[in-house]
This record gives sequence, C-alpha cells and structure tokens, in this order.
Amino acid sequence: MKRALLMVDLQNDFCAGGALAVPDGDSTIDVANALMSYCKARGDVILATQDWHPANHGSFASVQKTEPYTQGKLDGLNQTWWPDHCVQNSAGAELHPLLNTQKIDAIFQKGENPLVDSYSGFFDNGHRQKTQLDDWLSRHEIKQLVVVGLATDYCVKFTALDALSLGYEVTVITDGCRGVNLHPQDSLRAFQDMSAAGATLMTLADFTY
Ligand code: VGL
Ligand code: ZN
Repeated sequence: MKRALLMVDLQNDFCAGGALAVPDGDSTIDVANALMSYCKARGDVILATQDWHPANHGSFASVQKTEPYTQGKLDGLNQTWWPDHCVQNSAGAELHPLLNTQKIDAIFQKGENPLVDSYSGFFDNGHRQKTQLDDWLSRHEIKQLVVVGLATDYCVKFTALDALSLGYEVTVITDGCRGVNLHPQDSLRAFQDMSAAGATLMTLADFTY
C-alpha cells in the first residue's frame, strides 16, 4: 500500500523567533528529518504543506484591528485572531532552514483566500474549497498518511481529521508535533480527538523500530 509522509507547516513563523512561534516548535525538525530518511528509504512519498497567506488575510488581528490571540467570527466561522504570519514569499513563510527540503516531492499551499482561514491541508475551515492535496494523493494511489508538524492543536489536527474523513489511514508521530496551547491542554485534547477519530498515535522511536 502506498504511503506518504505529510509534514504540516514546518515554517519559520511557527518556530523560534517567528511571528507565531509555537513553544518548542523547532524540535519537530529533527524528527521530520529522521522520518524523511526512514520513509524515503522504504519508497514513501514526502509531502509538505505551507501556510500561505496574503498580507491582508482576514485571520490577522492587524487586519481586524484587534488583539492577537483573541476570538471573533470570520465569514460566520469562529476564528482566533493571529499575529501576521506566513505571508506569501516572506522569510517567515519559508520552510525551516534545517529541514532537508531536497527530499520533498511536492508542497501544497493553503490559506490564500483572505476571507477564510485554512488549518487543514485538504480544505478551508468552511469546507467550501479543496486544496490540490486530495486529488494529488488519489492520482498517486496513496491511501496511508504519516503526519507530523505544527501546530498540533490547529493545522495538524484539522489535517488529520480531514484525512480520516476522506478515508485515509492516518498515523500521527506525536513527538514530531508541537502545539500553540492557548489553553494548556489543547495539544493533549487534539491528540485525543485525532485518536478518537481513528488516527494511530506513535512516537518516532515506535514508528522506526
Ligand atoms: C496555524 C494558526 C494559524 C498552524 C496556521 O499551522 O497550525 N495555526 N495558521
Ligand atoms: Zn495561518
């Protein structure tokens, strides 16, 4: 059965010094590199997503003239207002410099529509528009996904949940993920939600044993 490693949003803005730095986010990079080597050696495809916002994105607190990390509604959907992050073609939107990007087979960008946020690599938050990821995976007959990335409680979670609802078999490598944790238990809850929806949770050590 064909498999892909899917690395979610391993971008500078989610790492140390970034606009929306996830606590300990950088520690996912070594795990992702180890997984790429392991997966590539057994013939898996290596994919990445990139949060890719226009400078006027509606999820930005600056655009809404409000405080970052507060809540509101964007086009009828609950929305956390974020610091400006992952602006298209900015340094913050680039993949982490220590990520072995030469191993990546394809990159999928999301979050381009200023009117809606897009945590999942598959759909926007309103499930109105699809990215190219699902079609690409179908075309390559890939039905199994191994997921790591940032952030556990947003883009990793919604990517994994959408993948499960689309019928993929999903394994999440827990030590390859870190969360924002606006509330202290958010990442733990996210792992529980992914597991309850059918994802297998494993550490890198278990997975590569
Ligand atoms: C993300 C918040 C806003 C993520 C993206 O990659 O988890 N979180 N945009
Ligand atoms: Zn974003």
